[in-house]
Amino acid sequence: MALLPRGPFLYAILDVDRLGERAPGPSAEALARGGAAIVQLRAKGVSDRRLYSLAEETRDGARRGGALFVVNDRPDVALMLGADGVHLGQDDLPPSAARRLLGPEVIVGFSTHSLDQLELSLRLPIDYVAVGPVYRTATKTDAEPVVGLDLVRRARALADRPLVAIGGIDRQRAPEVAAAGADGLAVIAALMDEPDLESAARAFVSGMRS
Ligand code: TZP
Ligand code: MG
Repeated sequence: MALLPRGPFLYAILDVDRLGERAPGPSAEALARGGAAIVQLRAKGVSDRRLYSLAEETRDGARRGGALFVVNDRPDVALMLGADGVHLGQDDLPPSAARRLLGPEVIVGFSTHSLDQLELSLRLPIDYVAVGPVYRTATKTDAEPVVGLDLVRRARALADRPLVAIGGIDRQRAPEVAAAGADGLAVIAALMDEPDLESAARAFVSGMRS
C-alpha cells in the first residue's frame, strides 16, 4: 500500500471555491511550505479541462513545497497527472475500481459518515479512511450530520489504517481531534479563509502538536 505521513499531520484541502484571486500553484506551495503533508485539490462544478489544468498547477505547487498531492473525486485525473493519491466519497467511483486503475502505490482515501460506513470501509482496498463532519461545517452544503469526536474515537479503536478527520476543524479544535485518535486533520475554511496560506498552515501545524 502507498506510504502515508505519520500522524498527526495536516491534510490541507485547496478548495477552488475559496481560492478567490489566488493562483492554485503558489497556494498549494504555500500550504506545503507551511507544513501540510498532503494537499488535496477540491474543484466542484468546473469543466474537465479546467479541472485538469487546476490539478496540474496544484500538483506542481504541492511538490515544490514538499507535500503529497491528492485529487478529489477523480481517479482518471489522478492517473493522468501521476498524483500521489485520490480521495473518494460514498457516491464516487468505488475504491476497488480506483485501486485497479491506479495500482498498489497510489494512495486511495475514502470518506465515511457513520460507524456502519466505517466498518464497511475497512474491507476495501483503501490506504486511509476519513470520518466526518466532526463539527458543523459551512463549507460542504450537502454535508452529512455531524458525527462528533465520538465517532473519531470509535473509528480509531476499529481502524487498522490511518484515520483522517474532517469538518469544521480549526486551530483551536485541532488538539482535541488529534487526541481523539485522528492521524490526519483535513481542513478547508480554517486555512483557505486566511490571506497568508503559509502562515496559516504553519500556525495550524504548531498548534496541532501542542
Ligand atoms: N467533507 C465532510 S465536511 C467537509 C467535507 C469536504 C468540508 C470541510 O471543510 P471545513 O471548512 O474544514 O469545515
Ligand atoms: Mg467526492
